[in-house]
Amino acid sequence: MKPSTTLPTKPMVGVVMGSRSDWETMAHAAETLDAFAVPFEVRVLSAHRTPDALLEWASTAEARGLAVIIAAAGGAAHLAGVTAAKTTLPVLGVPMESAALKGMDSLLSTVQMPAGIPVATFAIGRAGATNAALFAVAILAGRDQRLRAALHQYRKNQSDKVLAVGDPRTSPTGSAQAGRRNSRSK
Ligand code: RP5
Repeated sequence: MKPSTTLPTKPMVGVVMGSRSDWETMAHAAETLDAFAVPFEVRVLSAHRTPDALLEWASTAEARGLAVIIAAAGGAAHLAGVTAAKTTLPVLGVPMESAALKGMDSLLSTVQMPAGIPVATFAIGRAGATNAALFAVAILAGRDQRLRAALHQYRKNQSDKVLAVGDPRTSPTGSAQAGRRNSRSK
């Protein structure tokens, strides 16, 4: 009998953000999870504007089968912390770049959690969104050989792209984010 190559379809990661205005940044997290064929759910919920709905979503996340949560918010960013207060799943916080303080407010309010309720906090903005997704994949890869292989391939693609630049005066422009290409393992 042929071994099953079916990819998982039930959401393993929950991506939550405080506002629709965060989506442009968080689309990079979604794109990264998609590149690894990790199923995820996405919600807009706010610690301040929809507190009851957030508590319900966070407290039922584990029962829905989620293994990791990525929570993104800006300004007085309490979303990741409140989510972490209602679940023991790992919560990865992504501070959004705010207009007033360039995300320093989001960063500090996400990272400065009291002892006992951890939030793993990433860089402000797009880099944080991408890295939170990669970190979620790394967590899942601990028990998933397909994802372990895909992560190794992602890193190799990224290194190859950087090394292929050679002399930047004579090579085409582009970012080093090539790792997401071909990152699905066979
Ligand atoms: C936070 O307030 C959201 O996460 C967003 O980053 C910020 C601004 O929200 P909007 O006023 O754009 O909805 O709750």
